[in-house]
Amino acid sequence: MTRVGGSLKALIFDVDGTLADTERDGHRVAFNRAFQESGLDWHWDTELYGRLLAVGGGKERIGYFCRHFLADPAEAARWTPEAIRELHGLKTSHYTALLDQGLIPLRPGVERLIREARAAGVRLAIASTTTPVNVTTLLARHFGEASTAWFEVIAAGDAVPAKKPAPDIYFLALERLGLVPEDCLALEDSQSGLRAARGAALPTVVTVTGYTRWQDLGPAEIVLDHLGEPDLPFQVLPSNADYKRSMEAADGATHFDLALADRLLAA
Ligand code: XBP
Ligand code: MG
Repeated sequence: MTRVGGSLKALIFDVDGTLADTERDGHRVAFNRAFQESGLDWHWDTELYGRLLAVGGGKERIGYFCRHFLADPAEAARWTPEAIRELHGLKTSHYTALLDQGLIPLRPGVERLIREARAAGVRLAIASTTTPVNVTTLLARHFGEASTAWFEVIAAGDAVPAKKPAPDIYFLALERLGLVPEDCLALEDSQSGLRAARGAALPTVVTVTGYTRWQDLGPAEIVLDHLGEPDLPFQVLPSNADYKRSMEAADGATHFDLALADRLLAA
């Protein structure tokens, strides 16, 4: 069914922090389990992990940790790109195991918005820094194996040389969709992701997490605590430059839907 009204042709979803709140209790736990299994005395607590999240990409994050947090330069030097790749592979197997156990729920409103978009003929894509298998495993766990085909493009991980906040992954998604940014809307959770999406000129909605709630999210179309449900109203946060315009577009809505997306793009 072709949707009537609105210029919106596609939603481009970030994954970590947006589809699901994956970092603190998912990725961070998987990193620590991989360190333990490898006999390393490294432990990333929630505070340190919050700081390391400034580095996009798990392999890059491990490399950054080795360069900046290991006291012994000889130990740091042992962590070659190949050694890091191997350790990160272990982390990914721990992370997908957590997903398979159903321990990482979708955030409020995510399933509702995806199903609404599909019913209205709005195309779907993914643009994420995370490893592709993490994306397909999360989607399959929550929507079934066939759901990965709902997303025409799954641009993720090492598909691009430069990770977020670089815009490369969003340029790739737009290129594969064959759309211009003005006809799309990106959904993100962090300043890094917002910078990436805006770097590709994409209007962007941000749903913050515990790690990103206090970040500067100036260029966002609207900043929300989550996408909301009819019986679980969202809160519009005064975290973007156009907060007044965001509030006017929200117009007392309780949840983010295609009508609100259209109002934001039209305003
Ligand atoms: C967030 C990231 C990823 C994850 C870890 O991705 O920066 O690196 O933290 O996943 P998103 P990997 O763009 O979805 O917010 O270890 O697979 O990189
Ligand atoms: Mg994210």
